[in-house]
Amino acid sequence: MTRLHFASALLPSGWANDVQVVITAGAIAEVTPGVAPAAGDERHTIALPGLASLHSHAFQRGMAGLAELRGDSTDTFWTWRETMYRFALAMTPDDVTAVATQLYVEMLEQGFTRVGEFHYLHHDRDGSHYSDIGEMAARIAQAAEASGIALTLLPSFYAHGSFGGAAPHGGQRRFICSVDQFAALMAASRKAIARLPGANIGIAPHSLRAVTPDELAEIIPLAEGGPVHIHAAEQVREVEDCLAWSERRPVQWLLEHVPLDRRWCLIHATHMTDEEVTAFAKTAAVAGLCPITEASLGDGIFPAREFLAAGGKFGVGTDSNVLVGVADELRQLEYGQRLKHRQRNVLSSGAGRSTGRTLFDHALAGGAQAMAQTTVGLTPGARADIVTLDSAHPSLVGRRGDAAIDGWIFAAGNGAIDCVWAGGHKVVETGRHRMRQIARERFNASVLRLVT
Ligand code: NGQ
Ligand code: ZN
Repeated sequence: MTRLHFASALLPSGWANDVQVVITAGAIAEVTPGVAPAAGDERHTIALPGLASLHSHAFQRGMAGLAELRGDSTDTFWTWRETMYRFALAMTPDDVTAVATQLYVEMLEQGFTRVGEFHYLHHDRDGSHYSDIGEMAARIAQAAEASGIALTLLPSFYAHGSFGGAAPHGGQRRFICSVDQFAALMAASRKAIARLPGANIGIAPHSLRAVTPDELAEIIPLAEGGPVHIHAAEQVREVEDCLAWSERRPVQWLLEHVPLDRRWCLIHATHMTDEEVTAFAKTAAVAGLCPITEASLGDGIFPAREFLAAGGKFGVGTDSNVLVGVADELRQLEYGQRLKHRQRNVLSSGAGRSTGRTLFDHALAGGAQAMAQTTVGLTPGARADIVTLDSAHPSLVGRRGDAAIDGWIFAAGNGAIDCVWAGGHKVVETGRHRMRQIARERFNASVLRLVT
């Protein structure tokens, strides 16, 4: 049993003072506001729940910052993807373990306590299957276990190079499965996470480019009720190709052909008409926004103001993992809206309401839903995923409540996070994960080999 005491903590009911939290077996057992610290309580100042990064391709952390050099033609998402594929083709299972472990350590240090790993680097470098088809899934699970982050594994089904069942190209050979092979992969993935505390599983049909409608119908039952994530409408060319194929835009196609219930998460959904925005917002599904990656790849700006006004739900993901942080994603999301609308505090829920708090509440709830977590936050029954802020940080000094969240998101940069508990274990202390050094050494050794 662990007993923590916070001068101030964000509970589901709002901020509370003098909060004692009792943790047993990795979960929050009791939350008692308004009590003085007892002997033996570990004391901290400001506590928040950890968030989910609901969309990650872990291996891409290894190439972060290496695609910032302009190529021969105009660089776009599609030329970036060629660079990314070349990198993906070089990685061994040991590289994936090393890169994912480093990434998950960084996520925890930056306030993410769960990761939705949209995992598609399945096969060996020549495209042949590992003797255990779940080899790479097991590497992801191993990285999650080492770091302590909770894993929502989303094995991705990828079968085609473009809409209408086009053949995949060579650079995609490590991703490709038939439906039967994917069923075997799902079984192996379930095995890989079976003993991992806090882990669960869903499925990720990669995109309408990579999956035909018939395949989509065949694979969804393999989720066995778990979450379903799909990339949609990230790029204008994708929208045009989808229109050419089906006379429907990607989000429109999904609205018409799948039940967008609580299990579904549409990743990006950047390019929507006003009708799509309203119709999507009225479903129970979540938008999985990845603002830093969307900016990095030149995707476009998600219509967040209109989507929220229509009642839409979102969570955030770190996607390409080019830069990793809760504050960074939420700040980029708001700043994109400010640049677009030439206003300030665009996503705040109303007059006098903190923008940071609005963003944080959405990302907590939307992330939890997309990861199929029914209980999250500082409340009994939730996994003990807790983040404390350093109240002596220059951007946090004297701030309590929502002002502390705003200080963290908009002003603090690095160093605002003090401690992080994941599943009740204190994995980050004074901003450093307990395996920072070893994770970094292994990551550096892998990446050195891959880039030289
Ligand atoms: C991915 N990433 O699956 O890693 C994609 C690129 C694709 C983003 N969309 C590949 N950010 O969409 O075809
Ligand atoms: Zn993605």
